[in-house]
Amino acid sequence: MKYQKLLFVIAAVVIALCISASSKESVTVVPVAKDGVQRVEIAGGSYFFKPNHIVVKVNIPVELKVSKESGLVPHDIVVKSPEAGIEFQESLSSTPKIIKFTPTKVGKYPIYCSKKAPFSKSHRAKGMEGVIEVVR
Ligand SMILES: [Cu+2]
Repeated sequence: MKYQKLLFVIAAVVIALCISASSKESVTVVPVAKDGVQRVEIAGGSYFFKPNHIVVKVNIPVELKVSKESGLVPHDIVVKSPEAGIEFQESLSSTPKIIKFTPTKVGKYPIYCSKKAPFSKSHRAKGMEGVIEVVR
């Protein structure tokens, strides 16, 4: 009986760990500054973007400050959604870069790193992806 209870507790802990690991989403709702620009920072590293889900308003300019967390592995940040006015590809370094765009269409657009080491999965497949969500 005791043994069964212990098994149940272990199963519950394992399930909780799995759920927390699979939902590593960090949502940032970007505020509009007084000058009418939505500013947000995104850091990339092995193998993540932080935050990995940003929410911005349509038809208001965005300034994305991107940088790389420490490490020797090269990373970049790519969005290819010209239909929404969001299209860029920048390599990441410890010195921040500013990317400017104005989203023109409501929707969810993928952010990812295009790097891939030989004989290895792409960084995107390893978790270097995120979402720009454009709302009204
Ligand atoms: Cu990468």
